[in-house]
Amino acid sequence: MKILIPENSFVLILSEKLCEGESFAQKFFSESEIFSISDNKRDIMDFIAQRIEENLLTVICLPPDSLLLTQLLQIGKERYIKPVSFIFRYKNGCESSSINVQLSQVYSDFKSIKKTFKLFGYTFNYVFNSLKESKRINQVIRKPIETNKKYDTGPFDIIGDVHGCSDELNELLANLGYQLEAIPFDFINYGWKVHHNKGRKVIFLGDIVDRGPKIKEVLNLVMSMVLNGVAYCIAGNHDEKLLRYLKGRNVKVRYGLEQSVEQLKNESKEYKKRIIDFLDHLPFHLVMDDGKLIITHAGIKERMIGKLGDEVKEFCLYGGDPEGDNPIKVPRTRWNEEYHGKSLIVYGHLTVKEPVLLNNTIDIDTGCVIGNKLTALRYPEMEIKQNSSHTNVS
Ligand SMILES: [Mn+2]
Repeated sequence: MKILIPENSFVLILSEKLCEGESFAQKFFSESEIFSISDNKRDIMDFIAQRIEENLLTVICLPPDSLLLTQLLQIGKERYIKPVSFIFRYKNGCESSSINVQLSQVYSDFKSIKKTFKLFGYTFNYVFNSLKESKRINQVIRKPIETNKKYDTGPFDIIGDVHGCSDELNELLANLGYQLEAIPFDFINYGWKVHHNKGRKVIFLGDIVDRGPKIKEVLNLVMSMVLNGVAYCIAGNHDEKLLRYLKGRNVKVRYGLEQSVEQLKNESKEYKKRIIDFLDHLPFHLVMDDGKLIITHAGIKERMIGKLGDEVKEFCLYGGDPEGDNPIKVPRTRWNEEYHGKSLIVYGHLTVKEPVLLNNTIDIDTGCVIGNKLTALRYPEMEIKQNSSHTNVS
């Protein structure tokens, strides 16, 4: 049996006899990734915490000790990562054990371990009741996580909230040196062939839909570029809400969603299915250029970078609490005032007159849809390119 785990997993292996978990770990992970609680150094918790922050796969073998487990789960929780757990619930015994005897004897009850998991809102992932059961696993595959695009070093042209401003987008792309060729429509190219002579790629910061006059046109161009590898796009709160609407969820049609609904109402089922599929696969943030560049729609906390999960998703979409579902309202606390990381964070969502730089973060949503301008940040050059809006729906 093969199992799939995210490449940055926080793996907890609990076994009555530590060697049981250790020998399982050694089969699937490298020595440098495995930490046994017998390495009972004072700073091991700090070390584990640091690895998690760096998104390094970390495997911890420990006895069923609730206190220790609580400490580890807390470290994970504070860093927005859910553990992948392997529970060995049998006592076959094994030859050598590096276990700290005191610890292993303190708790032997897996029931209390289960409770501890539950307190954090987790359940066990893999439970083995015999050696035979654990031997069924013969491969652990590391699944790349969708936020990890560290290998792509650019150069990029990062574009702020488009909101259906198709004319301005096409003009800006042309100004940035992209060749846009209109071709017959199909579900592969969506009517466009886009190319840049110097191999540059666009990154859309989300909120490509709602409010503006040409939402379908923007969707077609962005889908074409993303599906053909000329662009990346992350989800904004408006994209996510349109997705929920198209999926038939109960969504209030307001704050600009009415424009998307109106402009897409006569489209075919098949076309809408393609939009759903596209929006459904948008990541909520991206880690690019060896971790030097972070892309998010509304914001991100340093510890969230590279992590998945609902809390991270909400933060990336809204830059804080969702504030009801009013996407226009300014968040209560500005996350970037507290950001002191080395990576550059590029975001949009909060409309500003000119790009705003603060603590290595830059907001480039310059309100094209309300008559101001559409902004691109060239990376790594850090040059701004803009064009004036012909749209004003405010
Ligand atoms: Mn937004």
